[in-house]
Amino acid sequence: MSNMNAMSSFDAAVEKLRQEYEVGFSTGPASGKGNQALNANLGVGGYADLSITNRASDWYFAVCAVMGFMTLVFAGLAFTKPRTERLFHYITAMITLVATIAYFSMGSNLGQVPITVEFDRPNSKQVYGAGVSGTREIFYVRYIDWFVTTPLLLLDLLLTAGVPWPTILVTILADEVMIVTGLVGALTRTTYKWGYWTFGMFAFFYVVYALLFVARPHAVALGSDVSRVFNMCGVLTLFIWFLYPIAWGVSEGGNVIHPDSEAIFYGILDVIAKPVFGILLIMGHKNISASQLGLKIYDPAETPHAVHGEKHTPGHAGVTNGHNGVDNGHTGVVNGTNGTPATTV
Ligand code: RET
Repeated sequence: MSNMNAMSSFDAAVEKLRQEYEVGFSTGPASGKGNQALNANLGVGGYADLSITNRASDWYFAVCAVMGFMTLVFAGLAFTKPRTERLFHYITAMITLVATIAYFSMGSNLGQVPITVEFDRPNSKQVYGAGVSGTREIFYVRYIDWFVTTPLLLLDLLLTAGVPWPTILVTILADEVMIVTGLVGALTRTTYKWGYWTFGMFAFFYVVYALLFVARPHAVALGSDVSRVFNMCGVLTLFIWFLYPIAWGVSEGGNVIHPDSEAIFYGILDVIAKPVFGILLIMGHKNISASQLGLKIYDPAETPHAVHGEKHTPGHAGVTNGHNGVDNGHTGVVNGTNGTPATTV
């Protein structure tokens, strides 16, 4: 290392890390071939004793590509609808867009921080390497993703069910408590991390309650098309969301599985919770109009002469969306009849 003196202290520190951790990479760090993200970002932030290998980096990038592709699909489908009917497309595309960026970060080994583990598990084949008082790589970027996207997923479901906005608000607030406690617990070394996990579980149970006992009856009241899509997406959500605290328990919490296995676990859950959920939701919404859900979305460019009670057809002088004869021009009328559902004409 004759040119060591010419190196900045940053470069020298990175070189030292590279030599120290070379053994952790599945392809040689200096090979110059294949996925070089771990190499490139070695030294950006701390480096944990137990961190992802190239295989997990490849997997994270693969999930990133799936999320990116689905963002284009959802956004593209939005353009096949009038503006007043794009709400669910936009929300769903935003969910996968945020996930695309989070997965790009994780594939690049960024948005992470080393945290000393509570349980070293020196006898474990999976996490051997952390050693005594070793550190584990914690991807805090995961929680930033969830903080943005889980409220949007709930919005997709709760707007579909037509629940009143205060219920939407409190459910989303509980969801945010769940995510933030999960993050703080993941960043905590001591057994207090399980205190945060427990708070998160309580918040989660509120979300489950709201979906099962508030949103579901509302969806049923809106008819079979709505209850079908709500039940399908709701069941998928409940089932998949229950697996997240388990994944947390064996990864950030208990340090039972390797960060590579954590990548696979969360990755599969995220693909089901976001793109698969999104496909089912958007397909299910095909024959459901915003007005049917009580969403009064007014587009003056599309409904210039909306007249009460008139049944509009698509293409009729560029007027309305032709749903059940109800359009956004009737906002005042609905209000005037003390919240009579928008489906009454
Ligand atoms: C944590 C730990 C604290 C207790 C609970 C959790 C639940 C997290 C969930 C996350 C869902 C994420 C989704 C992401 C989509 O891509 C924070 C792990 C209950 C349910 C759906």
